[in-house]
Amino acid sequence: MRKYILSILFIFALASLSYAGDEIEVTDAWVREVPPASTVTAVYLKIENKGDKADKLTGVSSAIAGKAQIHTTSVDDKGVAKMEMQKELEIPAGETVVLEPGGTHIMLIDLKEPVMGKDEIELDLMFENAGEVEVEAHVTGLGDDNGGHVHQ
Ligand SMILES: [Cu+2]
Repeated sequence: MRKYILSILFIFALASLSYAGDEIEVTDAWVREVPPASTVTAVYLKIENKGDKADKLTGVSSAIAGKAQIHTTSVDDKGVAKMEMQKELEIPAGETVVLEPGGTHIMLIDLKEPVMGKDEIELDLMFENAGEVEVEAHVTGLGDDNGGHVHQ
């Protein structure tokens, strides 16, 4: 009986894995190259929901960062860009949500190792329905605009 239940669970686990690959696709992921002394950086990417059900990005983690947060950027009435942490990010059915400089991004905080000198880093994105999606983000872009990064 116990074996039977375990194999059922295993089949469900397999089913949810293939589901993840089908519904949510993450592309164009890159991470901003920052000087080795910097303890934070930002990741940008595109999330396409190919399914017919809305999904949510509920968490992010990376082995190189103490924590990772979803941030949105807004500009106040003095023209100062500020970031706000979001608990989750809605990915509507059939749509692509773009995380880009000056807008929504993933913040890697308490970097344990510098991103400079790496070609890419790995991230785990957790979705409410699609589950875990592994992403490789290219390291690029030291010296271009800083994406309006003002951390409070
Ligand atoms: Cu941020």
